[in-house]
Amino acid sequence: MSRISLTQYLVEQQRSGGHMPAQLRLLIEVVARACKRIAISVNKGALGDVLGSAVSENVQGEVQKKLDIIANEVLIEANEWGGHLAAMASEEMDSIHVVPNRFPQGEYLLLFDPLDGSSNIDVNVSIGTIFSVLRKVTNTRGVSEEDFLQPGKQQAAAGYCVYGPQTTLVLTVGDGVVMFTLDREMGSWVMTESEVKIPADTKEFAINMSNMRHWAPPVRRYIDECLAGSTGPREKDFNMRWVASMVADVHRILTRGGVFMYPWDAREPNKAGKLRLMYEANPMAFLVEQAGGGATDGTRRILDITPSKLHERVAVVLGSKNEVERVTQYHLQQAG
Ligand code: P6P
Repeated sequence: MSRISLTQYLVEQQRSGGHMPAQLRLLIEVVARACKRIAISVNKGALGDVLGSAVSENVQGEVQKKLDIIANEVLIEANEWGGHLAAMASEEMDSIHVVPNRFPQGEYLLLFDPLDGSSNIDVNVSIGTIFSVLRKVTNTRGVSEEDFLQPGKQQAAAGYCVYGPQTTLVLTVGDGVVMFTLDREMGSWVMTESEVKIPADTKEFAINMSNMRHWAPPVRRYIDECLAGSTGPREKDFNMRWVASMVADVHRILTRGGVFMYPWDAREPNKAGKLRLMYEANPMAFLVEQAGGGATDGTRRILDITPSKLHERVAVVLGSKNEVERVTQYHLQQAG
């Protein structure tokens, strides 16, 4: 395969006239450059005084890691001046960040989890940046949180960068899923996958098994059947993976299939789930669907959910289409 650059891919998308207005192309190039900058800090580890926790907490009440704050600041500073954005929202900020008046405002809204998988930072396990792009659809002057509260099917683009053995940028603009690996010698993103497809079936599930006693019956039924393997109703053995970095687990699923689950559980029954709808579940659901997979909250298609607040949480079942459909059917059967 001739290895084209991210810029060439974006120019070709722009030429094809379908999915790449100039402001969106600039947005993606700026985010990709910010991810290179974040990768430099991540890769420094203990040599860069970037490990460990900051003294602050985020809107989720979670202690922030130093790298969470660094990554957030890199994305804010990189995206403020370009004229492509009206505002940004981040897991690490309570409210939206409106582009300052000293810069031109654009038509896009950028949401991100600047560094997902923070619990893995200090133990050198893959982490990542997740981003979602919406259009500012209201023509009112100014921008507010309400402008962000759109269902995930409205996304103009979505992607993530995984900081692992390779630094890989995975992107969709609604025309399939492509992957770019960072060529560190050139400092450029080089296409390494041009048509990512998730197999419809799998023998691999990803879930935090330590929460088993707290799951709802449909999840318990599905996992019990996987564990029963060839001796049970599935008549095949399953493998389990859990990296505790959604980016790493989703990357594996985009690469070889599988099903990822972070379901509702009884530990905090008033919370729909642990993961955030707007800047974790939505971008990952867009990518997974564009690669032929499925993504639901157990009963609803994630991309159809209209958020009621910026940091809304959601249960997540995503990956190989036939497995997601099976888990969803178990939930719908239970719902009666
Ligand atoms: P647990 C990371 O903190 C994260 O938000 C996702 O990236 C990951 O899938 C999940 O939480 C891990 O949660 O409860 O297994 O630590």
